[in-house]
Amino acid sequence: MTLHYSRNPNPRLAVAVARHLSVPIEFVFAAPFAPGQAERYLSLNPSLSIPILEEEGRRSLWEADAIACRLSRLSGTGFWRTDEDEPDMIRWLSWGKANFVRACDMVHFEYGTKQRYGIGPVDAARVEEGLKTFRQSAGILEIELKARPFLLDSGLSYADFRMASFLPFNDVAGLPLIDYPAVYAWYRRLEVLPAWSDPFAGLDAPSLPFAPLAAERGALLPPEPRE
Ligand SMILES: N[C@@H](CCC(=O)N[C@@H](CS)C(=O)NCC(=O)O)C(=O)O
Repeated sequence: MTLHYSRNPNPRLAVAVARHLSVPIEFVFAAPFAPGQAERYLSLNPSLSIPILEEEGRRSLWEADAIACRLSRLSGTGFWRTDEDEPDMIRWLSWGKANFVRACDMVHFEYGTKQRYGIGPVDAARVEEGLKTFRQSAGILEIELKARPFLLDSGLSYADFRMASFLPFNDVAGLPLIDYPAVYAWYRRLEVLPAWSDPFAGLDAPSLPFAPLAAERGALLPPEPRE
């Protein structure tokens, strides 16, 4: 079984899940959008995006959420809930995609992806829209995460990983996470998991191209984690 990955947010998420669940898997670094690479990846994913999971005897699987579901099944854990909590978990995946994760993605795309890959200048209106959605959705998460350490009453699940999928890139995105103490504390709980904080440990994963850190742009950043 092979997981094609890079250090970008969605592949990072898939690698973190595989490592957190200790699924035996071969990690293969991929750059499907690099010149000359498309042919190799088109048969695995017509959109060329990664992560992609290749498994003998099955069609290749793309989309980080689908891969997380598969890896959770293989691991025999309920990281992807299959019990009474499954609807609650799906609720957070669905809501996150349309709200908090989308907001993080929008801002990160402008400051991170576009700058790393020379796609164009920062679109201030898109940043503004992303920040507005971030504040609205972080406010909702703040109320939820004040009441419990993770999104589900039953504890850590894939919903937490997905909700946090763009936050490891906040050095570049500079989202005001610190304004939401319960959300910030929740993210710190994820950061103590080795699979989350350093999913690429021991892997031959080239660094992402340069993008200016938020601090260099003068954006507000959370303080250094305290002991
Ligand atoms: N909806 C897809 C999005 C996949 C996606 O956007 N992948 C980006 C990285 S975040 C990609 O393939 N980038 C090319 C690269 O990393 O080389 C998912 O959740 O897996």
